[in-house]
Amino acid sequence: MKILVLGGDGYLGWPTALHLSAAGHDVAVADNFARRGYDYEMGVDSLIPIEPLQTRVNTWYQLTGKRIGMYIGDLCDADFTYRTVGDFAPEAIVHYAEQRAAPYSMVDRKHAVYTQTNNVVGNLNVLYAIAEINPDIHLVKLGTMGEYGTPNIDIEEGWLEIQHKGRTDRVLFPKRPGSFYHLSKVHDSHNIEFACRIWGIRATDLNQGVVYGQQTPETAADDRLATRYDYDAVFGTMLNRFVIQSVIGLPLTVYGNGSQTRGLIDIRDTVRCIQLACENPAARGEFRVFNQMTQAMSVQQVAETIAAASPEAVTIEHVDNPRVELEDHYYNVVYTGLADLGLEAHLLSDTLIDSLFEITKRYAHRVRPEAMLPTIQWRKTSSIISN
Ligand code: NAD
Ligand code: USQ
Repeated sequence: MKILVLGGDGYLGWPTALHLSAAGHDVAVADNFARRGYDYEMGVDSLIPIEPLQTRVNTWYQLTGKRIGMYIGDLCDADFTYRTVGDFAPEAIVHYAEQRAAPYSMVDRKHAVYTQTNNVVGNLNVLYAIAEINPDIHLVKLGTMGEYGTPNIDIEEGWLEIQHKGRTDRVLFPKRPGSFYHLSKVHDSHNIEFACRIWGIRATDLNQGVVYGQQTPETAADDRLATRYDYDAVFGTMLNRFVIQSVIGLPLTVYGNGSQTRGLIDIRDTVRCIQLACENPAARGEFRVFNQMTQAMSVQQVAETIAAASPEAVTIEHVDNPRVELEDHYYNVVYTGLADLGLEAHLLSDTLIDSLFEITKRYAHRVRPEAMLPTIQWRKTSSIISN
């Protein structure tokens, strides 16, 4: 298949492009390098050095003889989006290209407006490009488990059958997200569902949990193919941060009492889920939703798992929660759709954690420890972005 990966220079987009290319698909990536720019803004860098996109693509070609096309530009520029979709003529578009950090979206008004404009407008341009250029293109869009929040009922896969005053209906599952970033994904989901209804396009919305890990078989083939690995308090996600904190001898920063529970997924399963979604497209007019996670753990459980696996003595510190989120809540999620398509999950294991310790040790000298402390407070309308 011809597959266009939007956000193909990012943490997940790059390994996905390699995985799809290795599986025999004809792949191109699009990116505006916004993610590399946020690092300059915060004065941090991926723990593991990453090569420019051009070097990555050339290295892949040298190693495999497979070419990955490149489109450099901003999805909010509709001309760029239309040109890219028209020129590459994909059968599927994997859309990762959004500002994805909840804390970044909560810095202040400017960052909230940027996040929602970038994400919602970029996604709308993609929807229009599909509808006008080729409505048969399958959109595989990355949403997030955080769209649902933590309701006191089971979380279904996107849709909910309801009974109300003697009548029944099937409605989009009610959403109660916890940041302006997560809200941008809710807005996207609604826009996509509407586009499926009015134009008959096909879409899969993947509500993904927190991703952990840094390597896939393809990125591990050469240092120049490495994907990014973030440790800072803005873009670093919990499990990856806990591994890095344990290696450099800092306490693991559990926010609040740590009982808040999240869906998790190994990066190797992320790329496989995308492949499965692309190779098994939604029907024309269908808004299909999968919950893309493979296990649920509380933050405290994740911290204890990392601490137990660490060869060094590790302490867990309960930091005042900078976010507004429920603790001690109900959490039971349905996530059978991708397993039904053939996903065989990698659950969090000592082997994975050991390999993360190894990679982290190699680059531990690159950490700026003060950037690990959270500065962005949900309860305030303005915070500093980094120490
Ligand atoms: P990332 O920031 O590393 O990658 C996103 C890429 O998109 C970056 O390379 C960025 O430069 C690019 N981009 C952003 N806005 C763009 C625009 N307007 N035009 C062109 N390119 C643009 O993020 P990631 O961790 O790889 O996440 C990818 C997607 O998966 C995001 O949509 C995110 O919301 C979703 N997701 C991520 C996780 C996770 O744990 N990392 C979990 C669930 C969902
Ligand atoms: N947390 C800590 N300590 C830390 C960092 C985080 O306790 O040092 C807690 C947070 O308070 C939160 C949980 O860990 O309760 C998850 O936070 P996170 O920063 O690991 O992840 P999150 O902000 O939810 O966002 C990440 C990705 C985002 C994706 C989301 C999936 O950055 O792109 O959408 O995971 S989900 O959480 O399912 O919505």
